Amino acid sequence: MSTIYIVTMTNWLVSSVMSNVMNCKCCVAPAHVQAALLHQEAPDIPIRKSLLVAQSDMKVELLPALTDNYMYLLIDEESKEAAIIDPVAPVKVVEAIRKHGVRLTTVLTTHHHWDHAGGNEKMVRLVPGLTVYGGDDRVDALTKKVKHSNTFKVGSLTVKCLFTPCHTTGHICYLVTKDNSTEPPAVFTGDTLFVAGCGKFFEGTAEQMYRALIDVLGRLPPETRVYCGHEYTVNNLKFARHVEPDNEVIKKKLAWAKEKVSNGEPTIPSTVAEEFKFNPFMRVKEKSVQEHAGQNDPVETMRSLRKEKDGFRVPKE
Ligand SMILES: N[C@@H](CCC(=O)N[C@@H](CS)C(=O)NCC(=O)O)C(=O)O
Ligand SMILES: *[C@@H]1O[C@H](CO)[C@@H](O)[C@H](O)[C@H]1NC(C)=O
Ligand SMILES: [Zn+2]
Repeated sequence: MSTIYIVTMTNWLVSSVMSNVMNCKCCVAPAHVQAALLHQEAPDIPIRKSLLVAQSDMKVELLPALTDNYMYLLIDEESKEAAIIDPVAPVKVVEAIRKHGVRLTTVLTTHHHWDHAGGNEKMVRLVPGLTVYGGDDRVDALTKKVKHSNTFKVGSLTVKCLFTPCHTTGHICYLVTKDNSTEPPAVFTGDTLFVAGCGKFFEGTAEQMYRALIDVLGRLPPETRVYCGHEYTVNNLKFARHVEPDNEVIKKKLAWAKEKVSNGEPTIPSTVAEEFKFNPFMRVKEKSVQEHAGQNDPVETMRSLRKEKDGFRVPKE
């Protein structure tokens, strides 16, 4: 582990304490991290393993980056064309495309925060000619600004943009399907939907997160695989357990997630159907969740849960 990394982490801790009021270490990278991103990538925590989810229509390789981010390499099996979601560590992306022997044409950016879009400039320098999609003018190296329901192709795969503002005003989730396939679609949810949680409402409201989670993502086919921006599953499930102490699905998933993470393995993907069983922010219509929040309206429940989680002290066990 390099010295730069240790220095970076120490300063990061100091700056996160000092910027506690804003409570946002993903909005703006500390200056030294920005400098490091320009010249060399912050090394990853070595024990985090990648994972390949292989279907006959598409492959998704999970590429861990920074301390708890994920990049995703999406491969169209028919054409061997590929897209990369949130390439914050571009050198690692180049290694992955070489390993798979695929042609990278596309960058899908979920939102403009540095831990998601901060590698875009370097990515387009390393692989010239990329189309960079995003829903926000603040996305680095953006070439195609998209809106809700815009669709385009990556090889034979169809990518549909789902506008989910709240964490940021320009947040986009990407739904990937293949015509006539019997295999599940994939959705890349960035910092809108996490496994068992959701993103902080930095630039939006509970109404917007309700729309994003329930009306947009919640209406996707239940078997849709969910690929999110961070490995937050264990902490999220501890909050979920606090909200619903009697929910057995949460307890089981938490035990499973702890085991995975202790082996350096991802807890991703989940599915839309699973999220409705253990994610409190997807369960705002459930009586048990509303009772915990002391609310009887799903949007007010959403607002109350997010506020509570912002101040939640995660228990050790
Ligand atoms: N609680 C986060 C702190 C980092 C953070 O604020 N992350 C942003 C995304 S970059 C977020 O939306 N987190 C959702 C949450 O904490 O519930 C953690 O578990 O490390
Ligand atoms: C999908 O199936 C429909 C009905 O069988 C057919 O008309 C269409 O051409 C197929 N699309 C592709 C891309 O194979
Ligand atoms: Zn993030």
